[in-house]
Amino acid sequence: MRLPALSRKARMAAIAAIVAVPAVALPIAFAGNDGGIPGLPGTGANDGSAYAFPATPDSIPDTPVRVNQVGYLPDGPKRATVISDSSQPLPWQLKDNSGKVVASGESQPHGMDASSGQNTHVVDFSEYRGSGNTYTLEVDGKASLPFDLDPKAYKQLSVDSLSFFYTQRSGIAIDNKIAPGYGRKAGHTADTPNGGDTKVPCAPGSCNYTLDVTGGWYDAGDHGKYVVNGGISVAQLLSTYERAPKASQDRELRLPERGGKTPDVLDEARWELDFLMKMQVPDGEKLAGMAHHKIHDVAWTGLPMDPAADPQQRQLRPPSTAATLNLAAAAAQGARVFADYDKGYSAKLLASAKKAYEAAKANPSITAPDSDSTGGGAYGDWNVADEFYWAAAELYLTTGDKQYSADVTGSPLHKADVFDRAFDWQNTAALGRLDLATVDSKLADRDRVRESVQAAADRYLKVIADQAYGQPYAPNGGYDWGSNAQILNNLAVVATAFDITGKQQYRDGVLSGMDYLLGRNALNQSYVTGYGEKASKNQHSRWYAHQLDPNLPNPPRGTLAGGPNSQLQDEVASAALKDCKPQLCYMDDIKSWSTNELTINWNSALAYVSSFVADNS
Ligand code: 9MR
Repeated sequence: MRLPALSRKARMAAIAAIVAVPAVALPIAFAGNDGGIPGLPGTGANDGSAYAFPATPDSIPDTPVRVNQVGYLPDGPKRATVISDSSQPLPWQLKDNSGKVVASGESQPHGMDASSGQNTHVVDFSEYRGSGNTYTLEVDGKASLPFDLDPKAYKQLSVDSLSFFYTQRSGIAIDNKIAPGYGRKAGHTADTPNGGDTKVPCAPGSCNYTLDVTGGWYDAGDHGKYVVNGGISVAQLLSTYERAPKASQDRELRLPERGGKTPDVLDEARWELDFLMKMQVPDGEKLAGMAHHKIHDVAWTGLPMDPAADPQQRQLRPPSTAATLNLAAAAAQGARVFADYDKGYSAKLLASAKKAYEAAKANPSITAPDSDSTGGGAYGDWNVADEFYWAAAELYLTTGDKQYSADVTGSPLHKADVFDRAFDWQNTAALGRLDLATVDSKLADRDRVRESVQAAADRYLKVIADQAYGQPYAPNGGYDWGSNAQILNNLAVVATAFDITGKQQYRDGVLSGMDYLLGRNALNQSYVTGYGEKASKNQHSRWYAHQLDPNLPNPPRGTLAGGPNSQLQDEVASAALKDCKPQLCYMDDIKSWSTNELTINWNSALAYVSSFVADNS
C-alpha cells in the first residue's frame, strides 16, 4: 500500500493483526518542522502532508509471500511469488480487509530462481477484479504484507517521482512551503563557502576561462553535475511529456513554477536544460560548441553535507564528445517540445543543439576516461556511435532536415539491435530509436523502426514470463549498478510497444515489472521511499542523511534506490553481502553507495514508467 502519513497507525494496526507482531513505529516527524534542514532558516509553516511518510519499522517480520506492497490495478495482472521448498502446488487465499476469503486457488511451482537462489512458486490471482484497501494473500497459511487493489494505485507515484527533481535542484533555495521538510539554502551560489558554480575554472592547464554553470540538478547523493547523466534524465522527462502531453499538463508537481501555461514537467526540464547549455565551451575558444563532461568538487566530501556548506573547490572537467552529443540530443528534443510554449526558448535550444552537433563532428573522439573519479563520478564513455545516433535522431525529428536523416540511416546502429540492454547514460542509441518510433516523421523505414521496438518488447515479455519474480531483467552474470533503473528502462521499451500497438500484453508486462520494484522480489523490499510497508529510506545522500543525523530528512517520498548490484563496490555492502546471489546484493544503508544511492537518471526512469502506468490505469 502507499502509506499516507495520517493513517499510518491504522495501517500498522492492520499489519500487526495480520502478522501478530506489535506495531512499533511512529511517523517520521521532520516534515512538520518549519525550518527544513536544521541550521538553515525556515521558510514557512507547512502541514507536511505532501512529503511526510511513515517510518518503515525494521521490525516488520519477513514473509515468504512476496507481493507488490503498494497495489495492483483491478484490471491488471496480479501475481505474487512464494518462497517454499515444496515441489507440490500450495493452496492460496486472497483475503479482503475484513479477513473474508474472496478468491482462492493453488500456486504453480517455479523451481530454483537463479537470481536469488530461492526455490519459488508463483501465485496468479489476476482473475479477481474487485477493488479496495488492505488485501492480503495467504499461501500455505503464511500472509503477505498488505496491498491495495486500486485503479489509482500509480497516480501519486507519478507526481512524487517527478517532484523528486525540485529538491535535487542546485543554485536555488528549496522552499519549505513547496517541499515541506526539505527547505534548504541555495547550494553552490556565489555566497557559499566554495564560491559556488558562478565562476568555475577548468582543470589546470585545460582552459583559460571560467564558466557560470549555476543551476541544474545535483546528480545523486553527491554534489556533482554531469552532462551525460543530466542529458538522459532530462530527455526522459521531456519524453514523459511528449508521450502524453495532456497527462503531463494535468500534473500537480511540487515546484515553484507550478501551474501556468507551461506544463509542470517542462518547467522542471527547463531547469536542467538551462544548465546543460551553460556547460558549452564559449565562442572564440578552441573547442567552441563542445560541452564540458562534468563539473564537481576537486575532492570527495563526507556525509552529511548540505549543498550550501560544500567547502571544496569546484572544477570543470574537460569537454568530451559524449557530453557534447548528449547536449545536442537533449536540447534538440527540448526545442521540439518547447516550440508550443516558448518559441524564443525553443530557438535557443535548437541553436545550441546544432552547434554542439557540429562541434562533435569536428571532434568525434574526445573521450571521457573512466579513471577521472576524484571528487565526482567518472561517467567514462569512449564509444560515441550511440550518442551520434541519438543526437542525429533528435535533430532530425525536430527539424526534418535531410542532413540529419542521412546521419540516422547512415549510422551502423540504425539497423542494429540497440535493445540488448535498453539504455543508460553510456548507451543511448535506444533513446533515439524509441523517439524515431513514436514521434511523427517522414523517415523512410519508420515502420521497420517501430517493429524493432515491438520485437525488443517481445523479448522482454519472455524474460518477464520466465523469471520467478516477473522482472524484465536476467543479465548474464550479476546485477548491474543501478539495476532497478535498468529494469525501468527495459519497461520503457515495453511501454513504447504498448503505445505503438495498443496490445494489452505490453501494459501487463510493465505492471509486472513494477510489482518487482514495489516488493515482489527476493528481499521483500519496495525500492521506492514511502511506497510499501518495507520500503527503502536510507538511500545514499549528503543531505537526506537521516540515518546519520536524525535532524535531517530521509529522501523524499517517491525516491528510487539504485538496487541490487553484484559488484558491491562499497565497503559496507562488500563486508556484509560477500558472494550474494544477484537479487540479494542490496542493503538499505546510507553507506552502501553502490547498492543504495539515489540518482536523477534512476528517478527519471521511475517517473516515465509510473506516468505511463498512471496514464493507462
Ligand atoms: O550510475 C553510475 C553507474 O552506472 C556506474 O557504474 C558508476 C561507477 O562509475 O557510477 C554511477 O554513477 C554515480 C556517479 O558516478 C556519481 N554520482 C552518483 C552516481 C550513482 O551512483
